[in-house]
This record gives sequence, structure tokens and C-alpha cells, in this order.
Amino acid sequence: MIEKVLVPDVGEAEDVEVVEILVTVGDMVAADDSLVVLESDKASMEIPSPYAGKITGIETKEGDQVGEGSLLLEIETESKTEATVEPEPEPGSRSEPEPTPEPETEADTAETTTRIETSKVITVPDVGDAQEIVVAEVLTPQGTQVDEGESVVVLESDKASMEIPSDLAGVVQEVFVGEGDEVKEGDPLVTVVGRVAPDQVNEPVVEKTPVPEDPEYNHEERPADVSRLAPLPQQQDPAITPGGKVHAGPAVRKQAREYGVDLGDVKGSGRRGRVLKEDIQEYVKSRLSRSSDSGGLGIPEVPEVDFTKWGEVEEKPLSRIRKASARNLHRSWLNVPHVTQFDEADITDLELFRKSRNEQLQKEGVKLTPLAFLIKAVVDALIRFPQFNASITKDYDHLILKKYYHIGIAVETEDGLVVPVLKDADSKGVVQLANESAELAAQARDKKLPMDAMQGATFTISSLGGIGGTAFTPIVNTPEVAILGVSRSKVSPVWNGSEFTPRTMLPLSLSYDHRAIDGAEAARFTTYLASVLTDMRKVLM
Ligand code: CAO
Repeated sequence: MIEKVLVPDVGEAEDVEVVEILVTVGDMVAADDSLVVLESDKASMEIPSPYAGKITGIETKEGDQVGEGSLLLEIETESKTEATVEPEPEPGSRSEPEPTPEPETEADTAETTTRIETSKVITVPDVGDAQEIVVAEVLTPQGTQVDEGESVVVLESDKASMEIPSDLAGVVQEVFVGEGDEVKEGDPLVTVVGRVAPDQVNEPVVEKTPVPEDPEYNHEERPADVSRLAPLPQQQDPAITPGGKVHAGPAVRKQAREYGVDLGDVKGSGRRGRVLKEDIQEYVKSRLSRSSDSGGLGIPEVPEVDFTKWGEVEEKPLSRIRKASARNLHRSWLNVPHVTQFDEADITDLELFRKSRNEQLQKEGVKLTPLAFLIKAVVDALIRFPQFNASITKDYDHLILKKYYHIGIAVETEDGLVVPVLKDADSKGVVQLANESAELAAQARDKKLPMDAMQGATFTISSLGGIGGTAFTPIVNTPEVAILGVSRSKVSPVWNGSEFTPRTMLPLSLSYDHRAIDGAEAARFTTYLASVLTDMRKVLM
């Protein structure tokens, strides 16, 4: 029996990249053997084989961008019966195999000769519970030739981007919307004129182009992005198509809009000139360096230096995780006005308690480090100071206060920094927090973190306490608004009003987004957090 292996639920990630294919056609695999490595900008995950058997087909290749439901490969399992019901890949998934064309019959030929011209209005489909849908991009201006299934418009809601395909091959006769327009289910987007078999004319096809009822609507004013209709000037680089049709996925289009980049100006390095996220980053970088060269306020580029002038060097490639976290850290550093608040918590009693409990718990295979108590105390402080468990809206108009407490834990791995998320930390006890954080750290180091274990954090803790140091300034893990850095505790002389006493002091470094949090609030947060760590009974109050 031939079984298909599809991309599983990849959580919030819209697209993931196939970074490695671990098998070849003809390989025998056992159930759970890793087949393919997928990577988003947040995580990498190995896709295990759901079956034991022989690899009969590989339907993807390294570098492909795939989404949930995309076909990865096929496995022949023990039973030789052909599969009758196979899971359908998601419509639109890029790895969907081409259907094998049926041999043309006489009837088919007759049908094509009697095809009639018709026009069809492509409308906004059912978009679930999305409140606001905006036209993100019109992909096919008036006059464009489109294939059946080819995307004509990109819509975007607060939850997702979606490309709307034409279900008729033909020419775009009219475009009813412009970029930035708000639309709702049923609104017309474009009209396509094409030829169909007579029996298909019963579908909701209209001969006459409807005009939307909105009296203010005037399609004369926006003839489908006129600039795109103008004949293209001679291109120096064929991969750059200003004003022309651009191949790019929704996530890339969204990123382009965020950076204010016209996709037509970007050279696509993907297959058939498809624009990738990296292309936009490169484009922005080059624009910024150009503006600084010309005396603007862009970020001045660090000049490239030939280090071999001074001695021997070795060039070591950066891992994908390191490159992805470099991008995220850079973005946060550039966008977030960071301030770091330092404090110290007296954890003398907590340490005595932790060590005494550890003796007993270690027999049960549990290891309590200060981290589990930190998570517990942080959640208590977040409940008291909700603006730290929040995100700021893009227009800087609102804080989104989250009523759940998912704590990101920065974990050092040999490939770089990974931040798995300990979900619903408010409902868990210290022992469970210790077990789960240790498990997440182990999965991160073994590259076995499921994609959804990397998402949804509301606040992050970065503990360097096991290594050393007295303080540091962690970078906010955007879109969160604060991160707690923890350094190594040490016994210090503390004045108690009459004498110096030896106390175990834990250094805390809270970096926060100054747009969302004031300095006074940050000082109150760390003071409260330190007081909880000094007397954990406070979490009971
Ligand atoms: N002060 C003193 N000792 C500490 C401590 C602290 N703040 N925190 C941990 N320790 C001790 C632990 O108790 C443990 O001691 P024993 O081995 O004697 O029992 C030892 O240090 C090692 O702890 P650990 O690091 O293995 O475990 P942890 O629970 O403290 O941390 C994790 C887990 C995943 C956070 C950590 O392993 C890690 O990866 N840290 C690096 C995070 C990082 O790179 N951050 C920088 C990101 S840039 O912002």
C-alpha cells in the first residue's frame, strides 16, 4: 500500500522550509525514523515516518517552502493493496503533485471545440470569523492572462493571509478592488473572461460585469493599478519586475508591506524568480546602506574587512538557527527602545528550601534548580503587573493584555539560542515546572521540539545562572514586551540595620520595551519579584 507523508500542523508558521531530506528513494525506513527536516524562522523540526516501509517517491526538495498538508514523500508499506482513501493535501500547497493528464477521448475533443466564452466574477470567499479583511495585493491587473487556480488577489485578515485563485482560465477583464480596500464575504474582486465547456456554464458565472452597490464606488478611479498596465521598460535584471507580476507567498508579501517594500522592485532568488523573505531583507539592507552613503539617516553599514591581512583565519558557516535568531534579535534591537532594570533578590531561605527538597526529589528523578522557582515567582508578578504579560499593537495604540501565562525559556544549544515555551505556567506547581522546563531544554538540544512548543510565549526568562556573571542586558523577545535575565547567585554581606550578614543574592536584569512600560513600573515589578523570591509564601496570597 502506498502511503503519503504530509506536512503536519505547523502552528502559527505560514510557511516552513524543507532544509534537509534525510532519505532517498528505495530506502527502507522504520516507523518514527526521521524523514525530512523542516524549519521556520523560529524552529526546526524533524518529521518522523508514520509508517515502516520503502520510500517510493520524494515529492519535495531542499529549499522548497511548504505548508500544512503539503505532500513530502510516499512510502510503500507492508500491505500491497493500493491505498483507496488518501489524505488530500491542502489546496494550494506548493508540493501538490501535478495530476496525471487523462488521455484525451473523443468526447473531450468535442467538448473543447464547443467551449463557449463566458465571464466569471471571483468573489471574497467565506473567511471564517475574521473581523476585517483587507486587500493586500492585486496580483493580476486588468488584461492579465490567468490559469485556472492561479491566484488573483491576496487578502489578509487579522489572522491570516490568503491567496484567492481564479477558478476559470482566461483574461482578467475587470478589477473591482485596490490594495488596502476593506472587503467582506461575497464582494467581487475581479472578473475573468474565458472559455468553458457548456455543462460548466451552470456554475455561478455571469455574462455581465456587476458593479458593486456602494454608491461611492468608482472603478474608473482605480483601474487595477495603472502603473502595472504600462508597458514595462527594458529591464536590466530580468528577475526584477517593477510593476509586473511578482511570485511571492503571503508571509513574504506581509513582510514586504511591513517594511514598505514594493515587491516588484525586489529581485527574487527563489524558483522561477519567486521572492523570498531573505530577498526582502537583502533589499532593505541595500536600500539602507545606500541612504547612509548618500548622507541620509539609514544604518551605516559595517565595512567588510579582509582579516587575512593580519593573520590566519577560518570561515565557519552559521547554523540556520543562529541566522534566524540573529534576524529576530536585530529586528528587536532596531524596533524596541530597550531599558534594563537591575535588582537583586535575597534567596537565602529559598536556596535552603530548594536544597533540602532536592535531596528527596532527586531520588524520584526530579532536579530543582532556581529556574522552576523563578518561573513560579515571575508568573505571580505578571498576574500583579499585567502590562508585562502583553504585546503592543502595530499602530502603538493599544496594549494587548494576555490572560494566559506562557513562559519562554532561553535555552543554549550547540546550534544557537532556542526559546521553547512552557505553556500555562500559572496552573503548574514547582516540581512540574522543573520537569517541564528540563524536558523542553532537552528537546531543544536534541532538535526534537515540536513546532507549537516554540510559539505563544508571553514573557521570557533567560537564565545564565548556571554559567556565571553578575548582570547582563537581555534583548526583548518581540512581540513580548519584557524579558528577565538571571545571573549567578552569590553569598554577599548584606547590612541588616545593625550588622552585615551573609545572604545569598540573586541578580535580576529585566529588559523591557519602554513604549509599553515605564521605568517606575519596571522598578516596581523587579522589587515585587525579588520580594516573592525572598519569601515564596507570597505566591499563596
Ligand atoms: N545561581 C546559581 N546557581 C545556579 C543558578 C543561579 N541563578 N541557576 C542555575 N544554577 C545552578 C543549578 O542549580 C545547577 O547546579 P547543580 O548542577 O549544582 O545542581 C547548575 O547551575 C546548572 O544549572 P542548569 O543551567 O543546567 O539548569 P537551569 O535550570 O538553571 O537552566 C537552562 C536551564 C535551559 C535555562 C540553561 O541550561 C540554559 O540553557 N541557559 C542558557 C540560556 C542562555 O543562553 N541565555 C542567554 C540568552 S541571551 O539573552
